[in-house]
Amino acid sequence: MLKLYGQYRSRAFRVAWLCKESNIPYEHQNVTINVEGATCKEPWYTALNPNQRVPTIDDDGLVMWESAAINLYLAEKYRSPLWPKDAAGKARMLQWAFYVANDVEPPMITLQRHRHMLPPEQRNAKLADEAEQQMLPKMKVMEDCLARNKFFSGNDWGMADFMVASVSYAMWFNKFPLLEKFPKFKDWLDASVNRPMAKEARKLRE
Ligand SMILES: N[C@@H](CCC(=O)N[C@@H](CS)C(=O)NCC(=O)O)C(=O)O
Repeated sequence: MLKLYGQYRSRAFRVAWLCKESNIPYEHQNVTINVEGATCKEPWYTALNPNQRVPTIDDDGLVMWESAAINLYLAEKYRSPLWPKDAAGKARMLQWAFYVANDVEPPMITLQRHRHMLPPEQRNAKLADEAEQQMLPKMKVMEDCLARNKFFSGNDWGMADFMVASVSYAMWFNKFPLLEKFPKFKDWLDASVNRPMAKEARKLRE
């Protein structure tokens, strides 16, 4: 059976959400991060994931890491109902997966850390402000897409939507004020994280 390594309050949540959406059974093994003696630094885990981060999966002997790559792999292998039906849908899925990973997530994480997560004395307001400025044009691209199409995947909520939503969940969970500037995206994100299977996955970590 598929094994998922990583505490749910981490990007491992994204894999759990994909498994729920796609009806993929899995066994979960907690791997802690960012604490004294974190499991992710232990030799047995480093042998699975030399980058010492979570998540990692073991799918009947196929060990892999990087949450976006894992989700694209699992959705295809287990014939997720979210998987695109044609080459154009696949192109759209890959475009949005790379866009959120490369352009949206890095400033989003900086903003999350320096506005919301770090203890106040460790926060750097300048870094947070810069990250917010970097995010604005990136968010506008997504807002404009949703002005033209109901979903990132087109007419139905599909894998492109999952790839954007699973990264953007952090904006929703932390109630990023900038979401108010992008009402179509905010409504889409609210609806995404309130899908029945998203709620099931959220129960694991919220
Ligand atoms: N690009 C990687 C990032 C993985 C990552 O940074 N995971 C964080 C948790 S969300 C982690 O393991 N942090 C522990 C550390 O940096 O020591 C992915 O998407 O899987």
